[in-house]
Amino acid sequence: MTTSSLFPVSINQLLFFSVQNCMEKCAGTPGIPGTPGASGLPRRDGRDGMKGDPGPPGMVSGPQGMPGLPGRDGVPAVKGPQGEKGNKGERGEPGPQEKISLSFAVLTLEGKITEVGGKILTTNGKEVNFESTLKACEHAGGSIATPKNQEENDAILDIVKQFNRYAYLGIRESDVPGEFQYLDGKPLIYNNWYTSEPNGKGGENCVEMYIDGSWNDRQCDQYRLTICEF
Ligand SMILES: [Ca+2]
Repeated sequence: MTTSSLFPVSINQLLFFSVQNCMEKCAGTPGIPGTPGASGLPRRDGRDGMKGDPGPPGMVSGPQGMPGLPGRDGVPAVKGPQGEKGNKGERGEPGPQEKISLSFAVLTLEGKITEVGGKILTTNGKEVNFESTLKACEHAGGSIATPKNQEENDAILDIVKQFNRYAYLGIRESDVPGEFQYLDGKPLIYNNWYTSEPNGKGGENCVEMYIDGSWNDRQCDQYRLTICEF
Protein backbone atom coordinates (compact mmCIF):
# COMPACT_ATOMS: atom_id res chain seq x y z
CA MET A 1 0.00 0.00 0.00
CA THR A 2 1.12 3.70 -0.73
CA THR A 3 0.62 7.04 0.89
CA SER A 4 -1.60 8.04 -1.89
CA SER A 5 -3.74 5.22 -1.14
CA LEU A 6 -4.15 6.38 2.39
CA PHE A 7 -5.27 10.06 1.79
CA PRO A 8 -7.99 11.00 -0.61
CA VAL A 9 -6.13 14.39 -1.57
CA SER A 10 -2.65 14.89 -2.73
CA ILE A 11 0.08 16.84 -0.80
CA ASN A 12 0.07 19.63 -3.33
CA GLN A 13 -3.56 20.16 -2.72
CA LEU A 14 -2.95 20.44 1.00
CA LEU A 15 -0.20 22.98 0.60
CA PHE A 16 -2.35 24.98 -1.70
CA PHE A 17 -5.20 24.72 0.68
CA SER A 18 -3.00 25.61 3.61
CA VAL A 19 -1.53 28.76 1.95
CA GLN A 20 -4.93 29.90 0.77
CA ASN A 21 -6.41 29.42 4.19
CA CYS A 22 -3.54 31.29 5.82
CA MET A 23 -3.91 34.26 3.49
CA GLU A 24 -7.55 34.56 4.53
CA LYS A 25 -7.35 33.80 8.27
CA CYS A 26 -3.78 34.01 9.70
CA ALA A 27 -2.26 37.51 9.79
CA GLY A 28 1.47 37.75 10.61
CA THR A 29 3.35 40.24 12.83
CA PRO A 30 4.26 43.65 11.14
CA GLY A 31 7.80 43.92 9.90
CA ILE A 32 10.39 46.40 11.09
CA PRO A 33 10.22 49.84 9.19
CA GLY A 34 13.02 50.40 6.79
CA THR A 35 15.59 53.22 7.28
CA PRO A 36 14.76 56.74 5.69
CA GLY A 37 16.31 57.39 2.36
CA ALA A 38 19.10 59.94 1.90
CA SER A 39 18.14 63.62 1.00
CA GLY A 40 18.31 64.51 -2.60
CA LEU A 41 20.64 67.11 -4.10
CA PRO A 42 19.48 70.88 -3.83
CA ARG A 43 17.73 72.25 -6.83
CA ARG A 44 18.70 75.55 -8.52
CA ASP A 45 16.85 78.84 -7.63
CA GLY A 46 13.69 79.48 -9.53
CA ARG A 47 13.01 82.59 -11.60
CA ASP A 48 11.89 85.97 -9.87
CA GLY A 49 8.15 86.21 -9.22
CA MET A 50 5.88 89.07 -10.34
CA LYS A 51 5.95 92.48 -8.52
CA GLY A 52 3.42 92.63 -5.64
CA ASP A 53 0.69 95.27 -5.06
CA PRO A 54 1.66 98.55 -3.17
CA GLY A 55 1.21 98.37 0.61
CA PRO A 56 -1.29 100.50 2.61
CA PRO A 57 -0.33 104.12 3.44
CA GLY A 58 1.81 104.62 6.57
CA MET A 59 0.35 106.08 9.81
CA VAL A 60 0.36 109.86 10.21
CA SER A 61 2.28 110.90 13.35
CA GLY A 62 -0.17 111.70 16.15
CA PRO A 63 -0.60 115.10 17.87
CA GLN A 64 0.70 113.90 21.21
CA GLY A 65 4.40 114.00 20.48
CA MET A 66 7.06 114.50 23.14
CA PRO A 67 7.59 118.22 24.15
CA GLY A 68 10.62 119.78 22.53
CA LEU A 69 13.65 121.12 24.39
CA PRO A 70 13.51 124.74 25.75
CA GLY A 71 14.60 127.37 23.24
CA ARG A 72 17.77 129.37 23.68
CA ASP A 73 17.77 132.75 25.41
CA GLY A 74 16.75 135.65 23.19
CA VAL A 75 18.89 138.65 22.34
CA PRO A 76 19.10 141.15 25.29
CA ALA A 77 16.56 143.97 24.96
CA VAL A 78 17.78 147.45 24.16
CA LYS A 79 17.23 150.00 27.00
CA GLY A 80 14.06 151.98 26.35
CA PRO A 81 13.79 155.75 26.45
CA GLN A 82 13.62 157.48 29.82
CA GLY A 83 10.13 157.92 31.18
CA GLU A 84 8.53 161.24 31.88
CA LYS A 85 9.52 163.09 34.99
CA GLY A 86 7.30 162.30 37.94
CA ASN A 87 5.31 164.81 39.88
CA LYS A 88 7.17 166.87 42.39
CA GLY A 89 6.82 165.62 45.91
CA GLU A 90 5.32 167.61 48.70
CA ARG A 91 7.49 170.18 50.28
CA GLY A 92 9.21 168.99 53.40
CA GLU A 93 9.37 170.75 56.73
CA PRO A 94 11.67 173.78 56.53
CA GLY A 95 14.96 173.56 58.38
CA PRO A 96 16.14 176.21 60.87
CA GLN A 97 17.98 178.26 58.27
CA GLU A 98 15.09 177.88 55.87
CA LYS A 99 12.68 179.03 58.56
CA ILE A 100 14.72 182.18 59.03
CA SER A 101 14.75 182.78 55.29
CA LEU A 102 11.03 182.08 55.12
CA SER A 103 10.30 184.44 58.00
CA PHE A 104 12.46 187.04 56.34
CA ALA A 105 10.56 186.64 53.09
CA VAL A 106 7.20 186.97 54.83
CA LEU A 107 8.29 190.04 56.78
CA THR A 108 9.71 191.54 53.61
CA LEU A 109 6.40 191.02 51.86
CA GLU A 110 4.66 192.73 54.77
CA GLY A 111 7.10 195.67 54.55
CA LYS A 112 8.49 194.94 58.01
CA ILE A 113 11.94 194.10 56.74
CA THR A 114 13.94 195.92 54.10
CA GLU A 115 17.28 194.86 52.67
CA VAL A 116 19.56 197.51 51.26
CA GLY A 117 23.22 197.24 50.32
CA GLY A 118 23.74 194.18 52.51
CA LYS A 119 22.07 195.93 55.43
CA ILE A 120 18.77 194.69 56.83
CA LEU A 121 16.36 197.21 58.35
CA THR A 122 13.39 196.26 60.46
CA THR A 123 11.11 197.52 63.20
CA ASN A 124 9.24 196.03 66.11
CA GLY A 125 6.53 198.65 65.66
CA LYS A 126 7.11 200.09 69.14
CA GLU A 127 7.60 203.77 69.96
CA VAL A 128 10.13 204.50 72.69
CA ASN A 129 12.68 207.20 73.56
CA PHE A 130 16.19 207.31 72.13
CA GLU A 131 17.93 205.37 74.90
CA SER A 132 15.29 202.65 74.83
CA THR A 133 15.65 202.42 71.06
CA LEU A 134 19.41 201.85 71.44
CA LYS A 135 18.81 199.10 74.01
CA ALA A 136 16.08 197.40 71.95
CA CYS A 137 18.24 197.20 68.85
CA GLU A 138 21.31 196.02 70.79
CA HIS A 139 19.20 193.39 72.53
CA ALA A 140 18.11 192.12 69.09
CA GLY A 141 21.75 191.84 68.01
CA GLY A 142 21.77 194.95 65.84
CA SER A 143 21.95 198.72 66.25
CA ILE A 144 19.75 201.73 65.67
CA ALA A 145 19.16 202.55 61.98
CA THR A 146 21.86 204.87 60.68
CA PRO A 147 21.54 206.04 57.04
CA LYS A 148 24.93 206.60 55.40
CA ASN A 149 23.68 207.20 51.88
CA GLN A 150 20.50 208.06 49.99
CA GLU A 151 19.60 204.46 49.37
CA GLU A 152 19.72 203.57 53.04
CA ASN A 153 17.80 206.70 53.93
CA ASP A 154 15.07 205.72 51.48
CA ALA A 155 14.91 202.24 52.95
CA ILE A 156 14.36 203.64 56.45
CA LEU A 157 11.84 206.07 55.03
CA ASP A 158 9.82 203.20 53.65
CA ILE A 159 9.28 201.92 57.19
CA VAL A 160 8.59 205.39 58.57
CA LYS A 161 5.97 206.01 55.93
CA GLN A 162 4.40 202.60 56.45
CA PHE A 163 3.90 203.24 60.17
CA ASN A 164 3.42 206.96 59.66
CA ARG A 165 5.66 207.63 62.66
CA TYR A 166 8.89 209.53 63.05
CA ALA A 167 11.93 207.50 63.97
CA TYR A 168 15.20 208.25 65.78
CA LEU A 169 18.41 207.77 63.80
CA GLY A 170 21.87 206.61 64.96
CA ILE A 171 23.18 210.16 64.97
CA ARG A 172 23.90 212.33 67.95
CA GLU A 173 25.10 215.88 68.59
CA SER A 174 28.79 216.08 69.35
CA ASP A 175 30.39 218.13 72.05
CA VAL A 176 30.35 220.94 69.55
CA PRO A 177 26.83 222.44 69.46
CA GLY A 178 25.24 222.16 66.05
CA GLU A 179 27.69 219.45 64.91
CA PHE A 180 26.38 215.89 64.64
CA GLN A 181 28.22 212.61 64.36
CA TYR A 182 27.69 208.85 64.36
CA LEU A 183 27.42 207.04 67.67
CA ASP A 184 31.02 205.84 67.35
CA GLY A 185 32.15 209.46 67.12
CA LYS A 186 32.94 209.46 63.40
CA PRO A 187 31.82 212.44 61.30
CA LEU A 188 28.78 212.18 59.04
CA ILE A 189 29.41 211.19 55.46
CA TYR A 190 25.82 211.79 54.44
CA ASN A 191 22.98 213.98 55.71
CA ASN A 192 19.42 214.87 54.72
CA TRP A 193 18.54 217.77 57.04
CA TYR A 194 15.20 219.40 56.70
CA THR A 195 15.28 223.11 55.80
CA SER A 196 16.95 225.24 58.50
CA GLU A 197 17.87 222.10 60.55
CA PRO A 198 19.66 221.35 62.73
CA ASN A 199 18.60 224.37 64.82
CA GLY A 200 18.82 223.07 68.39
CA LYS A 201 22.32 224.38 69.10
CA GLY A 202 22.97 222.02 71.95
CA GLY A 203 19.32 221.80 73.09
CA GLU A 204 18.33 219.00 70.67
CA ASN A 205 20.95 216.27 70.89
CA CYS A 206 19.14 213.54 68.92
CA VAL A 207 17.98 213.29 65.30
CA GLU A 208 14.59 212.12 64.00
CA MET A 209 13.41 211.34 60.48
CA TYR A 210 10.26 212.96 59.22
CA ILE A 211 7.79 211.06 57.08
CA ASP A 212 9.32 212.66 54.00
CA GLY A 213 12.78 211.27 54.84
CA SER A 214 14.28 214.60 55.96
CA TRP A 215 16.09 215.05 59.30
CA ASN A 216 15.45 217.24 62.32
CA ASP A 217 17.46 217.60 65.51
CA ARG A 218 15.18 216.87 68.46
CA GLN A 219 15.23 216.13 72.20
CA CYS A 220 16.02 212.50 72.99
CA ASP A 221 13.03 211.88 75.27
CA GLN A 222 10.39 211.70 72.55
CA TYR A 223 8.59 208.50 71.64
CA ARG A 224 9.67 207.46 68.18
CA LEU A 225 9.33 204.35 66.06
CA THR A 226 12.07 201.85 66.78
CA ILE A 227 13.95 200.95 63.60
CA CYS A 228 17.06 198.79 63.81
CA GLU A 229 19.66 197.71 61.29
CA PHE A 230 21.58 194.39 61.07
CA1 LIG B 1 15.25 220.88 65.23
